[in-house]
Amino acid sequence: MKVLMTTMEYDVIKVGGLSAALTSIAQTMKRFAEPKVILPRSGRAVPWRKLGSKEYPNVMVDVFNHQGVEVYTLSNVVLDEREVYPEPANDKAIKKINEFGERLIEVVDALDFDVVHMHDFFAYRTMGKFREMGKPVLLTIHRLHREYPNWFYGEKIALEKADFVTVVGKSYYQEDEKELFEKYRDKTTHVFNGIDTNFWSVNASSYARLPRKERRKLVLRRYGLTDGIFYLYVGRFDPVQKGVDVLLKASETFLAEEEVRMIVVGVGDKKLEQWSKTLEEKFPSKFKAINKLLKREEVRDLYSSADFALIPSLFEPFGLVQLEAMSCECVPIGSRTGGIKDTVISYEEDREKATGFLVEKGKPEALLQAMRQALEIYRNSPNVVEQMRKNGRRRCETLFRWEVSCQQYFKLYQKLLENRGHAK
Ligand code: NHF
Repeated sequence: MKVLMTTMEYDVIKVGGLSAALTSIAQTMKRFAEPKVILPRSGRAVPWRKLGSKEYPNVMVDVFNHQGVEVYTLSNVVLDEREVYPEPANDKAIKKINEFGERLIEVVDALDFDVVHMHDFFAYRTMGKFREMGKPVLLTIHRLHREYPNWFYGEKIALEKADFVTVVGKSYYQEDEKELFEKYRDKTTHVFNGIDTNFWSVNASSYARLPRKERRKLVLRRYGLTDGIFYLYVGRFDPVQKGVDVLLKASETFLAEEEVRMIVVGVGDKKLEQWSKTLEEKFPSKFKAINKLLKREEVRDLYSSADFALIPSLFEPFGLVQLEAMSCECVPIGSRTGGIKDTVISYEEDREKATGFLVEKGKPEALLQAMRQALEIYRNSPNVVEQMRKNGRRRCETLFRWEVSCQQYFKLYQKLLENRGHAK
């Protein structure tokens, strides 16, 4: 079975979690079907093996082989805009997204596929064409963008026209977006994201053989900090989603009262970047702001040495970071929302099985309390923290596997193809 996956991010064409999810889904899907990925080139140099290219009147298509997955990139002036989602999103990014959908119409006839797996709404303009071609469409929602009305407009069209819909988290569609998904109840389910526990592993990190505390010393030194109990944030500085303002507000108080270490890694909103730099100037021996994307290996070293991962999202369809942290035995302190709630067992809920701490979203005071509580437990009952690290790792290994997600997707493709047979 050949599956055409449409997306804006894949591997090095990357902004955040969508690229990580797509790369893992496509690579894992090879065990069940023949995945093909198609996306705008976004002016990027790509390290994949080139198979060929074809020129169309309005677009250039390059074909690559990336570790056994066929990847098609579309290029023209609009699609080669280097920012994956050019600012302003409501104007420039939507133009790029719409151009992608229209150019897809131009090129899909020449592609060989049975079913479409649309990741987010980006190919919504091609859905009529897919229908004409008799190709069923599975839409996976990784995140809705209510903050940009013309993206949300496209998302509603995509939800309406898709043959079946999956959401990457359960609470996100059953609670946070309940009203919207009510309408599509009969054709919606959730398929959780997974985590590559071989990659996201302390054993694969630098200084893997050293005890965690020794590793922490060396990793903190890389970033110009001396050793201390280590809190970490890694994520986009997305002002409506990630709660970075909540984090910085809580940290301001926390850093003033405690001798801890904190590293914040992220790019995005310029005001938030500035605020994080101000905090670094105020607490140079305790706090470091890294306003650039780090390599996955560097992030793994951070999670493999940090004690606590901070995930203060205001909403989170799934949120891979809490699993990356848990998989590297770092304890998450996150908002009780969406995918964070779906994946983390909180200390309050079950002390034996706990993998982290959950707090009310959007409240700096609540986050601060949890940061203090975690510190107190670390100092007074290190065994409890040790148990949480182990619980988190085990939960990743047993429950959140990409093979499980891909098997579920594969079954849905089969069902869609069967139903199409009946409709004929
Ligand atoms: O994990 C990949 C990611 C999700 O919650 C995340 C998000 C975007 O906002 O599925 O997509």
